[in-house]
This record gives sequence, C-alpha cells and structure tokens, in this order.
Amino acid sequence: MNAEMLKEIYTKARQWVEEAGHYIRTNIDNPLTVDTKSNPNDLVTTMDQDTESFFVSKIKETYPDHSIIGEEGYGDKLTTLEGTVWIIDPIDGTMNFVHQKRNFAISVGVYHNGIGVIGLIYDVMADVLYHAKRNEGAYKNDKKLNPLNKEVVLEEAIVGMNHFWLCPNRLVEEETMQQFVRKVRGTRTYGSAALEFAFLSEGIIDGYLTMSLSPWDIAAGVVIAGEVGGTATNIDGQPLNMLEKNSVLVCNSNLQKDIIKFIKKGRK
Ligand code: 2AM
Ligand code: CA
Repeated sequence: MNAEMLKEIYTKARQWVEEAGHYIRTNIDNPLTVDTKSNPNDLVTTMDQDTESFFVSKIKETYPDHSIIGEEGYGDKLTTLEGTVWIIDPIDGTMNFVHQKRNFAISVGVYHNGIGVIGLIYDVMADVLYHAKRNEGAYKNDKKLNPLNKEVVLEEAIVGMNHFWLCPNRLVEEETMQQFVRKVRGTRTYGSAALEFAFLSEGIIDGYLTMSLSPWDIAAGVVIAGEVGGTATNIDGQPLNMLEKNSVLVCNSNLQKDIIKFIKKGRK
C-alpha cells in the first residue's frame, strides 16, 4: 500500500471512529438493551451492534474491495488476511460500558496482506485517541508517544492482567501465576484489552498478559504498540494469528524474555 492510500484510509478511519465515539458519548445515558453471548458475563448491547454496523456500511460503501472482521458478526467470514482487512471492535470493554459508562474503547485496526498498517483506539468518554500508521510513530491525541526503551525488571514492573488465567483450560499452572503476581511490583485490570495496549504504548504499564483474546481486541493495539517498540506475541513468544483467538503478551522486549521465562515454569 502506498503512502497516499495509507493516509487516505487513515483519515477516513479516524473520521468514522470520532463520529461513532461522539454518538456513543452523547447517548451514554439513554436506556440500553443488554444481552448476553457466550456466557452470562459476556455482554452485548444494541450500541455495540449499531456501532459495528455503522463501520461496516461506511467501509463497504467507500472501499468495496476491503474485507472486515468484526466482533458482532456484521463483517465477513475470513480464512485469509490477503488484501486490506479492517479488524473492528465497536466497543471493547462492554462490561465497563454497561456498568461504568466509561473505560471502554472503539478499536479499529487495518491490515494489508497480513501486516498491521493502521491502529486507532478511542477512549470514548475521555475523548482520547491513540493512533498510529505503520512506520510513522504512535500518538496520544497530538502527542507523539516515546519509545519503550526503559530497562524494566520484573520486580519493578506494573503488568495488566485479568482473571482469565483462571479459565477452565488453564494454560499456565495457577501456582505459577500466583507467584508471578507476587513477583511484579503491581498488577492492574482495566477491563478493555484495547485500552491496556494503549496504556502499555503510553508507558504507564510495562506489560499486558492475558490468556485469551480475539483478533478485534488486539488488532489496533498491536500496530500502536509496535510503533513504540513494544513486542506483541502469545505467551510462548510466538507470533499472533489475527484469524484466531490467542494468548497475548505485550511489553518491551527485555521484559518479554523475563515474563516468558517466568511463566514457562507453569506452562502446561
Ligand atoms: P469485550 O469487552 O469486547 O468483550 C476484558 O478483560 C477484555 O477481554 C475486554 O477487551 C473484553 O472484550 C475481552 N474479553 C472478554 N471476554 C472474553 C472472552 N471470553 N474471550 C476473549 N476476550 C474476552
Ligand atoms: Ca473486545
């Protein structure tokens, strides 16, 4: 994809993200229809569905040859990342959206032949946009984010995590995870994978580790974190697959080695 095309798609994507965010923010106090998906805590609202549908119609109208992967199923069923693919989470952190009316994000990643070229994460209620174009750096609104080049040791690291390490098919022995939590300086659970990627990119947490995320939770974050020198892999250090669920570890590269080594002890 040439620079001109990249800029055009970025400009459109940003415009749609801001438009959708403005709509959600101004309607935040309206009554919500909340439903559940895979389990009683996996929530979805008509706002998630309407927002995804908004993106899908804009993209299909403007770029009929592009493909879409979306959390709420309005996109395409893809088996390849060939061509230009938009990977969209209309509301990442739906539980926060429903219960807190804040701390959720719109996440839009654009991939070209499997390579992430645009990442947009919009913290809707805070009106903060994290954004990046491949090879052009990452930004928080107008401020360019600094590279993650600080040497951080585990004992001084703050790591984003969540209870998914307790999921039924535990990937890592529980005892090892408990030791990990004690080893690091602190843990945080923000409830939106996209925002955790954004905070990692901003340098306010040093890592984010979670056992199961879908492509739409991470697609934009991978681009943004990559632009500040963050490394995003699965918990074994292997590349992420944007067509499936993955375990996810994102952090700076020196910390990545230490975290992988630590959890390897309890890896099943
Ligand atoms: P969601 O709000 O779009 O569902 C919560 O820690 C983060 O994990 C959120 O980004 C949330 O996305 C995601 N998440 C919640 N349940 C999940 C599940 N069963 N599998 C994968 N990701 C999940
Ligand atoms: Ca999500």
